[in-house]
Amino acid sequence: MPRHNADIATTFEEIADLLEIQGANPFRIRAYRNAARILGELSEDVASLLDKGEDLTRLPGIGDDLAAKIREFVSSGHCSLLDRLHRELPAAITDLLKIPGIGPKRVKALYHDLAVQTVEQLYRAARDGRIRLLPGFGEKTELNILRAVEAHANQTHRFKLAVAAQYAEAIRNFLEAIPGVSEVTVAGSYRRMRETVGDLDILVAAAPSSPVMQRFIHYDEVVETLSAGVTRASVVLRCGMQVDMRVVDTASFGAALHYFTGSKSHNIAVRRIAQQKGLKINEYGVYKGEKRIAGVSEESVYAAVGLTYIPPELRENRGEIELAQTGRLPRLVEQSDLRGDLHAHTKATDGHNTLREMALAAKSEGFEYLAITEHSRRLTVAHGLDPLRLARQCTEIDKLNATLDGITLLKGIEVDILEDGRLDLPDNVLARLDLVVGAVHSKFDLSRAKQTERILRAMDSPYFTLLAYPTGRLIERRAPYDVDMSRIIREAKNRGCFLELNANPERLDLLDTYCQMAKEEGVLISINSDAHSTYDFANLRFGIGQARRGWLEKKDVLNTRSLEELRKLIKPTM
Ligand code: DGT
Ligand code: CA
Ligand code: CA
Repeated sequence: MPRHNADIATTFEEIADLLEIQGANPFRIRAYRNAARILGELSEDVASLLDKGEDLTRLPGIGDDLAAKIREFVSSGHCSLLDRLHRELPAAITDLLKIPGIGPKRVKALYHDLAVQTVEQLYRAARDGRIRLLPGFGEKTELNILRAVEAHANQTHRFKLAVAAQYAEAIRNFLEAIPGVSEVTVAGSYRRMRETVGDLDILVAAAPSSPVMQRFIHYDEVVETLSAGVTRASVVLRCGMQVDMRVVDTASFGAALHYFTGSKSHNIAVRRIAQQKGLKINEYGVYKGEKRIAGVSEESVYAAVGLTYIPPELRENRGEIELAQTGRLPRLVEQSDLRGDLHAHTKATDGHNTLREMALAAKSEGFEYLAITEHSRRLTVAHGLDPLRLARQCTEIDKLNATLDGITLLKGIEVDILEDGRLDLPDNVLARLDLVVGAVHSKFDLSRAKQTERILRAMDSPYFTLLAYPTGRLIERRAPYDVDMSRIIREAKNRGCFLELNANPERLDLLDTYCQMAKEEGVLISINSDAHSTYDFANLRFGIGQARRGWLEKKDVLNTRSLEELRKLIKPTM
């Protein structure tokens, strides 16, 4: 049975939750949470690392104990610690933590005093007025709980793109190996590279005799079959993800692919254009009367209705159809256009690899340059650099550059933007660097006006090069901070600054619509890995997906420039 990083991450999260409810040692709890986050962001499959006999303690945040737990889980599908915790506490109890306002301490009290184990029981206890009687709860808390449970019930769970990728790629490999299958494409929002995915929509071209349908519903990870017919089936995977599969014949594959890639509003707009031309379009093809005139490929479908091919990332009905009518679509940036990366960390702060290891990994990505941008002193949890340590790192980079061939390390810093907009290091220190990446790490809750001013003040510095993850959101976990992004984009233009599109799958920040806005204003975007280990460059593909959704072309992206051109662009603006 395949074991995905996301499965292990979920297991570790659950262990951390249960330990926290039990009141275990905070360091122990944090170790599990860190490991879960790291595995969640890691694009290298740990199960295949184990297959290759690699030592997992080489991964960031993974010590001997956690490595042993991963090995146990990958080989047996179980974790004996989690099994033990489940004997000590009811399994559904961690669901309670998903209700905003309910932390481990409250779960413990609710469980011990009211025997509440499930969200359903929580709701009933609140409705019946039993919660207000508990010490430390009160009537107001009870009402908040009631509202939060109601809101929670209406929320649908979506999966981050990088997590969906782990399941989608495994299932695609599985389907491709089945006899009679000639083509497998994961369509839907996944193919459009949306930052989160609701369910997977898989399209298979197969011979009528192929056993693909039977095999699909018996895929190892399937825990429930919602429906199964001759050409379509829907299942639910162990992780809770729904997967819809359609089997079509080759003559209709392009039409079906177009239909199931969506978006729905793109499809509706294309259908309207077809109708204006007296054509009918559906998931089987494009028809003139009874005659099918297109359908084998998506290109043929678009051509039949008078449009040039529209890449999936653009299919959101945001103006792409009008441009495709006149052949004026953007030529979207591709991963191979990237010449370097302008945001990375090493062991000196919270990264996991040495300067040399990071440089060589960047070189093997085909990069010409990599900027080392450690945290600054204010960020003590990450052992941020003070001027002395930064100076030492700069000397080390100079020495290393003299020995490296084909890759140049740039000297940078990810400097904290303080609450009043000052930068966390003095000008004479910043002046020594090749570039300065500014980042907001505190005070996310300032008013819109204050937050905007704060960032603009920071960009006033002649040394400020690039604003890291401009909205600060964490997908499905933390909302963006309140900031006037259109003003920041305009002012970045005036100050000669750039914006980052951070490719960390938890962030994918700048958001796609803001990328579009930046492009219109002529502000270049840097697509950065924010690598904390040599594995993290693999996340750039998600950043590229987001950039393409934001209509960015090669010319709109700062790090598609050669080192020589880049140096001119990032020189301080005095
Ligand atoms: P998701 O799963 O919420 O992340 O988003 P999608 O876009 O994958 O949506 P999904 O799974 O409901 O449907 C997959 C595709 O099927 C969708 O992108 C377009 C197509 N589709 C679904 N329902 C309709 C419909 O009522 N009309 C049209 N024209 N297309 C539809
Ligand atoms: Ca879908
Ligand atoms: Ca679907």
